[in-house]
Amino acid sequence: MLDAEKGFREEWYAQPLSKSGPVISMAVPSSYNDITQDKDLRDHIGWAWYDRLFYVPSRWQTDKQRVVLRLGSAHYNSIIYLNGHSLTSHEGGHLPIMADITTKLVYGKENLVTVAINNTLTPETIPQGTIVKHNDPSRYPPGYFAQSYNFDFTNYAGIHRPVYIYTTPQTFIDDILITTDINGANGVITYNVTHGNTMIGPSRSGEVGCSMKLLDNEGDHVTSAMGCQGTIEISNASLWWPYLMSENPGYMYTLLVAVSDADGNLDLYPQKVGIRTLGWNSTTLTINNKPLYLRGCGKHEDADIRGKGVDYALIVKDFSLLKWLGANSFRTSHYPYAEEIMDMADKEGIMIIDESPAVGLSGFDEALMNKHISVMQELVQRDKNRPSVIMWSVGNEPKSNEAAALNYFRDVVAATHTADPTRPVTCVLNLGLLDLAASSLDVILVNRYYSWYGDTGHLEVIKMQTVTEFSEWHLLHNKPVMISEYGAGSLPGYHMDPAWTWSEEYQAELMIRNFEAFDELRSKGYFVGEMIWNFADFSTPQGHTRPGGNRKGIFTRSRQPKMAAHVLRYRYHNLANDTLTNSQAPLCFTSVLH
Ligand code: GCB
Repeated sequence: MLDAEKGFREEWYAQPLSKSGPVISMAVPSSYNDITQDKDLRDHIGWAWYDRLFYVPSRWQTDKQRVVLRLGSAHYNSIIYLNGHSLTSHEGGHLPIMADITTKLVYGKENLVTVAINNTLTPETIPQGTIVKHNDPSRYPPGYFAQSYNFDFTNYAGIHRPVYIYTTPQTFIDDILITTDINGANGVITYNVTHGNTMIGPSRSGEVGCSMKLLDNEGDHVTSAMGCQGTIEISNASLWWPYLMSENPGYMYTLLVAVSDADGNLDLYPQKVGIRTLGWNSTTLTINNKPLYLRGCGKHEDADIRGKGVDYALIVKDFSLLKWLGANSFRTSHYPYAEEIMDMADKEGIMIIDESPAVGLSGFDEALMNKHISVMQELVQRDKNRPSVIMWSVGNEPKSNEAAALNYFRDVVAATHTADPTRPVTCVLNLGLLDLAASSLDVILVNRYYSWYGDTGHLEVIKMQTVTEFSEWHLLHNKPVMISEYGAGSLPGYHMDPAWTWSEEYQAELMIRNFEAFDELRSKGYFVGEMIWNFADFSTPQGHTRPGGNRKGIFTRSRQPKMAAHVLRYRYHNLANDTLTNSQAPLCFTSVLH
């Protein structure tokens, strides 16, 4: 039987793990599941241990630098030790973990960082899961258990995002809040810089000063300002526009923020700023006062071998494919994505519905609500300055017909609005018109699989059923509505005409029937977007309804187009009034990511 607590009891973190038992090499960032040939590692549930020896320069100490350890994410629950001492812990698999390690380091000598992570999901975690214990000794070995969860993607685990150690001066920039507005042809940037002090040296925080320099996207000086809070107005500003809404999408200024202490030591941070406004009412979403129609897809962080580990080449490939499609948006279904992905979205002008990890939630008690609110606050804290983020999604397909859901979602949505009053808040629904979360939302997003999970094979009913249902959603709530998932599975290379389930033809025809419904709904004036499920095939647990994973991708898992991708490309470019070209881009590269 697995002894889950052994590592803690035996204090594995007190020395390199290799001294406590056998270790294997592991890639960071990556999920650990698909890296080796070991089935037990692939299917592991419980604690996994990582460690790493590293040096930091002694000059960091003499220069009195503050040193910070930052993990982009680790899934799900992590405990971090430095040099044998507990440093910090974090619950939740998709948001950063940071700790000040200045006084815990040994300078010029070897340091040891140890991370214990546990992927177990329970009714108290977000997302939730259940550990099913099998107690029948005639059918299962002693202590046998399995993890189940209420979503279909693989619960990949590991240190999924880059780990950095960085330094700042003792007086440092703690946070920057940017909001933007438009005043005629002028752009307005409001900033609020907060600073901290390590207290290592003499604290003279009263004498801290802030100054700002605004640079355009070529690095040329636009204007300067003094003070930790303020407003900058730029005449004839270049606005942040989505892809295919402007010749120059994703335009960003750089606000060079400087905080200086009494001795003139500077902490500098180049904060990207995209100037844009968002608006929403009972029928419409707007960006820079122009109506928006979202053409996009649901995605996953998912790839062969690395699972949910950040992969720079894959990120660039996916954005290239999104632009090839003519998409202007995607949803970070069903958890916050890596900051490297969000950076690309800002830069390329791809709009994001930024979703929390609350997928398939049920049992809406107060403890869960408080945790959910904290997750939303952490998410807003991380992504608040991103022009690409146009909406927060508090979750996907909750069991929100349970009575407690009404107040639960009212409070989670209200807390999200308090954390960020500048963006609309949604939750992705699937239960039908009796859903109790709907009344709290600014925009209603619904997932619908007509002629796939119901009326399978009857493509002819899609238009009628979709138009009927989405008209009712608007009628009932008087809010903008959009379809956040629709689609069918297809096995690439499997063809059947007339269309038959799992063929490329079935997937393509199902989409075309949906388009007819979307066009009719669009003409009614309150239908604000369509997102296909899914961008690419992705990994799921083994099961008889998922042949080698979820195959609803319009691209294969290795990012090759199915027939569906070509169909969608034709539609999205048409919707954007764009001419389809296959023109060769000039061979000039800018290195994005790190
Ligand atoms: C859904 C879920 C998504 C699934 C999809 C499906 O409604 O939101 O996570 O992958 O259906 O393919 O069943």
